[in-house]
Amino acid sequence: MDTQKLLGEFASQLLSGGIEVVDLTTVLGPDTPLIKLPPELAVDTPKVEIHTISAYDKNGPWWAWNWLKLGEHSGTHFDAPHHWISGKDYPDGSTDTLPVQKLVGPVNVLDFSKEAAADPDFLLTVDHIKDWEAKHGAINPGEWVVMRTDWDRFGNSEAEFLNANETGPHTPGPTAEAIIYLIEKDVAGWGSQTIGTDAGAAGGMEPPFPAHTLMHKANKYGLASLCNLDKLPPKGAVLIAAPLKIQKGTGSPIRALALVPRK
Ligand code: 23J
Ligand code: MN
Repeated sequence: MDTQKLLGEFASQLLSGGIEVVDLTTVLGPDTPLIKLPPELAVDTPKVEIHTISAYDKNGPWWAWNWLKLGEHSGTHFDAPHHWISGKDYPDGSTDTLPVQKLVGPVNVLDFSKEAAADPDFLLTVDHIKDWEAKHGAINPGEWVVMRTDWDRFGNSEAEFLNANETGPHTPGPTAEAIIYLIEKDVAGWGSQTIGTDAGAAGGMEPPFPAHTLMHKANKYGLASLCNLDKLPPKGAVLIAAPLKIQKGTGSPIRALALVPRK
């Protein structure tokens, strides 16, 4: 089919609902869970604030609007290469310079929800990915790879979502080797359903925070706090993950969307 026809058919399938748009995004507000970093190491991102400018009142009789106080890495969000020191020198590595063609692409949904429910410290290995590929097909260049853990079931319950105790946060994520494997596949990026793209225990890995250190070193992207991955097939959906065009931005909240064939 020629491209013009294909896009026309795609558009009519969107209108008819043959292709469904699935929202992979959490609500962004004062209760949205945010990452907690060790105080001796770092300053935390502030809570989201939504302030009223007017609400059809004396400050604006016919309109309502708000202004926001918002960290770039809040809620369902995008990590650009400039977020990490290893990716800081890419001219196209910030939210205002990255190539938007890379933001829309096929998504591989690796379902490890059972494993993560049984062990919150579950780590995805190269063998896990290879077994998944043997079952569902190869992961290809330019594609997104996301790990389903159903961590969105905790919603805004920050204590459950972060799952931290005196030994630190206990949330699933990738091993460094799994990230290296995906970089060698030349994927567009890696996404998680947890607070960040790395496991809770990733600070103690080699290198520390491998999803951040290695993906961004390779000029690749991260997605965190994705929702509704249980509504996606293992292969066959298209992910749209577009950050705001923040000047020299290191990331941004996104409205993550998936295009899915109706069952
Ligand atoms: C800052 C420092 C460490 C981490 C993070 C942010 C994130 O996870 C993030 O939102 O990118 S691990
Ligand atoms: Mn982030």
